[in-house]
Amino acid sequence: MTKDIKVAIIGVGGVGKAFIGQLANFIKKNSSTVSVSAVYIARSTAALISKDFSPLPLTAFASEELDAAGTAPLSVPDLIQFLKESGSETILIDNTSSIELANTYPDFLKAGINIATPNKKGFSSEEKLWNDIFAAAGNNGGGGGYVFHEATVGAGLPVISTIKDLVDTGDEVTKVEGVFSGTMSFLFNEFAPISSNGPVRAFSDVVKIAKDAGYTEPDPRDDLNGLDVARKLTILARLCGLDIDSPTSFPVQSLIPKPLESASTSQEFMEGLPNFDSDIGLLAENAQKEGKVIRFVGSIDVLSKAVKVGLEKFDISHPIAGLKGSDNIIAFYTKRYGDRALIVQGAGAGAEVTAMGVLSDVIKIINRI
Ligand code: NHO
Repeated sequence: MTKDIKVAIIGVGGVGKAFIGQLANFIKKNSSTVSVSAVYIARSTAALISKDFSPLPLTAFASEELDAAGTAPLSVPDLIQFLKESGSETILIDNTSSIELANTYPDFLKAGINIATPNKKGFSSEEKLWNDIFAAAGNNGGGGGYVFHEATVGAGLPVISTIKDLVDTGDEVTKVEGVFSGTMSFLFNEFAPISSNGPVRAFSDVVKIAKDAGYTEPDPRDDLNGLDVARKLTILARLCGLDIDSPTSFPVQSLIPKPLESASTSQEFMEGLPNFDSDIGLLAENAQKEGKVIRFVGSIDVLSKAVKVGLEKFDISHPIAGLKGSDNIIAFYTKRYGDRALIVQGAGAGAEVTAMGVLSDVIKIINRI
């Protein structure tokens, strides 16, 4: 008998659109063993709802198309009720960055609805939410739905599954360190490549190049403040068993010059940034005199319970120094692996690779239900 699974997809932005494309392909390839239908597709202002639970077409809706074809999105209690009425196993795919939606994960899980998501908010905000999610989830043998969030760190790279496998098999993770932001990786690989004698261009120019190419958030301050990396480290530190109150409860270096923190628009920020090029330029030149480069990294020292995010100097022969493009690199130091870390490296940002992480979580759920 083929499994019958209904999915609700919330968020049809960059990752959501890529996810819908990949899900359509998965459904086509696996139709003999599993029947997966999207019965709810929503963005902030509109939703398509299949009231008779027949499959909605999986085309990558442009926002205007969805707005034109859809109705108002369901409230969370109504969506839970709707999915329960389907009589099938159900999966919520949260492709938004909404904290309000993440706050309701425990309700979905308690209702037996499974969740796959790249949204970092549920796992990196107040510790109570993390505890509530995993108390409600079926992951650890509880009665609720399963929740998987591989794409919250390193996009499709196997980061969360690796750390879980290490811990579950009895290894002891002593330290995790690396480059966790695709945007920060790109900025520093371009600003101070190992092949050059110091910075090759002004830092503000590199930020502008990255912004124009769509590598940064619409307001680059959302990358430069270090919070995205702090959220990822919060998730990994919690998986290592550390109690982390919130992503602001440990040292996080912001690369936003103090006077520009209050810039009222992204444009005003970009216009002011060249005035501070000499500060970061000096750091890079000083590192270069020692045969090193600066990179924006995060680390978790599990034994001393120290988590930090910020700029550090690396010898040019270090794997972190030699990264390319917007790649991530994450090194796991454990008792079993000894001094030679287990390393995961590759593209850590972008819609397709992030969507792949989400779909792989959906497949994990399908295999368990
Ligand atoms: P968009 O393009 O802004 O799309 C968000 C969609 O959600 C929109 O359709 C919006 O209407 C809808 N939405 C928002 N709130 C809603 C609500 N309450 N109800 C219904 N709909 C709502 O965002 P993306 O890029 O598609 O991202 C989606 C999620 O994936 C976010 O949580 C994001 O943080 C996460 N994510 C994205 C990436 C990426 O590369 N784009 C990555 C990881 C997770 O690995 C990536 C990464 O870390 C990138 C990072 N910036 C880096 O390393 O440099």
